[in-house]
Amino acid sequence: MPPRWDADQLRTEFVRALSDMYRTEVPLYGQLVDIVRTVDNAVLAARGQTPDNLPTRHQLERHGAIRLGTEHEMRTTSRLFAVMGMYPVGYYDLGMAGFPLHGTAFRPTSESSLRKNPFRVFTTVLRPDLIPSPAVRQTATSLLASRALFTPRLCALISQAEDPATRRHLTADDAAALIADALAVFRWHSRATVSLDTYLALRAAHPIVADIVCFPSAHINHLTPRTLDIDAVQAAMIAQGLPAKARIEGPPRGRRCEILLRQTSFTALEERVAFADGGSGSGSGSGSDGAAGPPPSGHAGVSGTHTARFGEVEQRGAAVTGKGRGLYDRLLAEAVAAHGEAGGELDEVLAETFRREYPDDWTELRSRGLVYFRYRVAPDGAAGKLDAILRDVRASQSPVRLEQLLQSGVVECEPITYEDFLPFSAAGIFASNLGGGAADEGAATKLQETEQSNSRAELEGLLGCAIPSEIDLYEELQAASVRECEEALGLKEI
Ligand code: OOG
Ligand code: NI
Repeated sequence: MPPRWDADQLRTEFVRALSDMYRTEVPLYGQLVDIVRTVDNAVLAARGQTPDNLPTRHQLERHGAIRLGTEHEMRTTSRLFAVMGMYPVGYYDLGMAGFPLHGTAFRPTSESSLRKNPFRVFTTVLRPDLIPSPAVRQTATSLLASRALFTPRLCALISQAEDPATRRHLTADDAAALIADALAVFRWHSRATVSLDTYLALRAAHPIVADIVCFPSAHINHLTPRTLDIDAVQAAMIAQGLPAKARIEGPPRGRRCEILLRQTSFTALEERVAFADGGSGSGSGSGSDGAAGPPPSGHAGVSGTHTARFGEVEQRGAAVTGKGRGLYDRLLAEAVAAHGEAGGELDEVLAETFRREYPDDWTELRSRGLVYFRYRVAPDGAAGKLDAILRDVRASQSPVRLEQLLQSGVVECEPITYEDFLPFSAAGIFASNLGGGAADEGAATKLQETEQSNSRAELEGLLGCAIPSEIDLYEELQAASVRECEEALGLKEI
């Protein structure tokens, strides 16, 4: 049996278990996963391929999101994810979009782990200092102070897995216990820890605050499969009556060279919630969170329900460089501004803006330094071609260039997949799923570039490590692939 503390294996077992759990909690998720499978199979069939032609990672590729309440919760979650081979990448300041939160994405970073299973979790933590009302801040922090998200057993297992001296002794039973207790952190509880009145007061202050502090777990709020054709999935969702969001976030449709990611979502559930006082909001209540109790009874026509969880699907494209990202951000902002002035369909304005300025050809994207690529020596014996190049090079006394190697077919390349998130899209997704919140397009336009360094440093301090930027990681992946080519070809620098 393989060692059970293997981080990649734990991550894969965890995401399988999480997916099974979410299927039972949110049946529409199951329906969405089925739609994705049907759409992807059709895409593959049109290419003359079968599901076996997809990279293994595609089968179980998911991202999820959780919202945490305290520094301690964030730190422990970070330790738990590290046991599963997931590390913080990228800083996301949701404060810019009007949410008192900031966060990071926990995900695998090495090429081999990404290839096995690139599970990622967008993880935010409440920033009480951004809650304007002192009374609400006080209620929120005191509720969170008494919440225990992690079982003592889970904490002990994390410590055991962290310690090089004991991690090898994690048995299969330990791994199963770790996964079971980790699942409990993400599980939905239909019993709030507060009275209905407290819930309504917090929700009135900010729906996200109520979502974070009123429940005993850090319920996963969506689990997103990746598809090969998000436009087809969106059409199928609408055809099947799923309450899909009006537009797909991200780069415009119709590009030949997909970049970054495109996402759409649907409001999945109005959850029935039992409150600590029995749900009427007027009784004194026991404050307990036991399993039994009267069903939620409703309150002044608003109550007894909570919208927290939703469905989402995404299509991923290439990772762009800093320059590529700058161009993306600028064109998106221009399209949103032009749309604000002239009206019409944002999607059309966006498509037109990108058509004008964002190259849609891999060679051009590469030569203009807009996209990251993975290079490798072509498998079909490049030796003869290489010899010819080396002869030329010796004659001209210039170094061998990567460009030459590519053109002659000695080396080939493919775009590196974008593994991260887009804050503009995240804000749109947040806003469209909170219920009664801002319109999705509006939220994106509210985003502004602000000085992020203080809050980023704050999150880094809390996690006890620097948060690498995703761009740096792609840069490293690309550079490492070039180094591998150099070694394989016996060349010093290309
Ligand atoms: C996270 C939303 C961000 C995405 O795909 O951009 C996200 C949240 O709602 O907590 O998951
Ligand atoms: Ni998401």
